[in-house]
Amino acid sequence: MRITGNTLTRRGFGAVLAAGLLATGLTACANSDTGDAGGAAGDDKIVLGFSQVGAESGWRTANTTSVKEAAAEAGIELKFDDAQQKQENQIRAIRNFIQQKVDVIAFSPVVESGWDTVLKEAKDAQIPVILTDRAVDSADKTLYKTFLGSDFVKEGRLSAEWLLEETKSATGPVNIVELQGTTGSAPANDRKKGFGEAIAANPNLKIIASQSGDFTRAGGKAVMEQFLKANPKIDVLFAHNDDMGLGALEAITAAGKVPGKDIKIITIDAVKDGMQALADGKFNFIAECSPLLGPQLMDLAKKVHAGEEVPARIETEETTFTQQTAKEALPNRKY
Ligand code: GZL
Repeated sequence: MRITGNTLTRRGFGAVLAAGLLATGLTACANSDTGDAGGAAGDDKIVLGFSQVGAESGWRTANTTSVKEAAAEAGIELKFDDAQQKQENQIRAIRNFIQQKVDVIAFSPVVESGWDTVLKEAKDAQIPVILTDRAVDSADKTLYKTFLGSDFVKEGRLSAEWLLEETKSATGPVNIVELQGTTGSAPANDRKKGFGEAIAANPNLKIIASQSGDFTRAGGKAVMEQFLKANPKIDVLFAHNDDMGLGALEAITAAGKVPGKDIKIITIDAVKDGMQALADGKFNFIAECSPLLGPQLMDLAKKVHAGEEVPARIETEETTFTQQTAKEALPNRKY
């Protein structure tokens, strides 16, 4: 649901309704500024404003589902905004949440920088903020209560460690192309860092091209087409998420090469389509990044709303998959 001027319309309707009811000695209980009657007076439902990055990948879809289902389960009123991968939309949504006096704000910042002003506004309004999934580079750690999500540097490192083992007997250069996530985002910055630092252990491993595919299938396909045209010898693709790897599969196949054999493919996330490609031998390795953050987020929202202390950083439990372990795990995957 985008928070739009319609909210103003509904708010205006709510005011007229309330005035009417007051005139008859009744009161309307609107537990949020959208003018929705909030049920019984004294309704103490926590109202959580959530700004989501967008709907760019299978991971994001699964994350949105997890947040929405967990809010319903927890009895938390969720005001959800899809920013369509634009920082200005997230900043606007956070300002709307502040105006509506929500109890808690949570968001996955599309990029790391540029948040201090709006987070200061939330702090001044005494609305606690939870970072979920992606982090911000604000020096002032009092601008948010906690970070819930993955260690992206570790995901990059684990991806590289598999490749180091896979190529330990290589005698010549191993040419790697890298599909980066959204430029400026924490997962793109940190996965690149973790992978790049780890492959330095083998001087044969070289990243010959690296470009953002913006975490989308279309982006992965378009950039991989360019990589294939410009580089006659590509041995490995490292994609910062499954979706870009899945898009790249189309380009690799169209170029007459066999994915998983001619070009080894390493990705991150482990969403169902990625795990299927891994089980089918088209991918070679996936480092998991869990999108199922909803239940922990709701627990944190209740705690910060109650003024309880919470850890500054809460990392999710994750693993890695090979072609064999993907076949075994697929039947039980939740996303
Ligand atoms: C990682 C998340 C990334 C996923 C992508 O936590 O922010 O964004 O790896 C998603 O699939 O688009």
